[in-house]
Amino acid sequence: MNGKNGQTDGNGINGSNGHGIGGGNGHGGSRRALITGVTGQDGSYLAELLLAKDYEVHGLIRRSSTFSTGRIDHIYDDPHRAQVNLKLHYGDLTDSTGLRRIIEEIEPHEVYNLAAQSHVRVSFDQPEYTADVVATGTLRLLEAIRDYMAISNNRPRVYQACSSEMFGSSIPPQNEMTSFHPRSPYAVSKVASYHYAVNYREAYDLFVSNGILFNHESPRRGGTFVTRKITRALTRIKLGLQEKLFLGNLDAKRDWGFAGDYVEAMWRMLQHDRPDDFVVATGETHSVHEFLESAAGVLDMDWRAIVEFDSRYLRPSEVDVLQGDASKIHRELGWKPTVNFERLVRMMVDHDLNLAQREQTLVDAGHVTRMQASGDE
Ligand code: NAP
Ligand code: F7E
Repeated sequence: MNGKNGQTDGNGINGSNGHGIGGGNGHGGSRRALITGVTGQDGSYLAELLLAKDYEVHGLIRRSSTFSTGRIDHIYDDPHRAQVNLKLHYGDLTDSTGLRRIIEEIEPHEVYNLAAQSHVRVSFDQPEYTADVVATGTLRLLEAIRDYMAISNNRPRVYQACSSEMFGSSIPPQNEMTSFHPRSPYAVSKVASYHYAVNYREAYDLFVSNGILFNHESPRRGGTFVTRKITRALTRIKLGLQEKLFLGNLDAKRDWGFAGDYVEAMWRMLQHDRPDDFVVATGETHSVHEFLESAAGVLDMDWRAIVEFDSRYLRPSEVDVLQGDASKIHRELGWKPTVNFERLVRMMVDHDLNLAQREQTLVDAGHVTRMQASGDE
């Protein structure tokens, strides 16, 4: 017997309850999960999901001079308290010794590799760094897990965050059989991470599943991705906190879903009886222009009077149309999205309108300037 709970392979969860999907955690308490990228959009939703399923959740965070835990503050407890189920560890995907140490210490049953330099436009400016974190970072983590398996006989299940960007210019709809044609250093690095995962599955029998997720958004989406940039700007403009919104290519089409739905798909992949690759998408595609139209509609605004073109936001090579075919995960794991495009837009606009109203209160009281309220200063 190995591992803190006596499981021989760190899992042993799939027998009687199907996939253990549906109510409760399906496999008892005290399962341990490690999430890299826990401070990101998906990491925060996944941590919430796993805590609700009684997991002990460990998150990898980068040391920085400012706090980066805003998205998980509401689920983080003082570590000095007796029963704390979310524990944070300093680490970085560029630091292999630290990764090894953390995995040996935690002895995780499940590892979700969500950490990445995830901005496509930025990857053209920082291609080497992007490759180091996204491609080689995945390799470092897989190596650490492989070595941990050898010394412990445990077999943690691994989720690798791949991306629809890997399909690039391939003809839609894209599914698990579609060939990859990456169009950015980010996408090339994600293709490498995909192949590392498949290779470690075949060569070392690692339980590692690739989730090929199409764009997913939420009120926690980073402010430089186009959906959140639009909902933040339109709501601030509505209240007079901002004047213009500068954007690049409005014709690109994306298959936008809700991040809360997509972390459920990640979890289901690791409860399956075998590691595999799954596309996760809504099946609908909309242009940036349509997103703008829809968000402005919720606010009863005319976006044409506000939006200006800025070539800085164009990419040297663009991905024109992404539209996923998620029939495999629907068929095999029973996963389906619950939030459609219109509801997603409304959810983000409502959230950001509330945020802008709070900013306005601070500005009106003279506590901050308009720039400070936006977080841009
Ligand atoms: P995100 O909000 O940008 O979060 C990225 C996370 O990675 C943050 O916690 C960040 O930490 C961390 N990170 C960055 N560099 C790191 C490093 N060197 N070492 C350790 N941690 C590092 O991304 P997301 O939207 O949640 O996406 C999660 C994953 O899914 C990413 O791998 C992304 O590429 C992939 N993905 C996302 C989408 C999408 O539409 N959201 C679609 C497909 C795939 P800081 O907080 O310190 O910056
Ligand atoms: O761009 C266009 C831009 O940056 C969407 C990441 O999570 O999803 C995300 O990557 C589209 C592109 O997302 C602006 O040219 C126009 O065509 O919101 P985005 P992305 O590049 O699709 C994939 C699946 C990931 O894996 C990534 O990690 O919008 N666009 N004007 C703009 N985009 C941005 N960011 N800013 C603009 O001003």
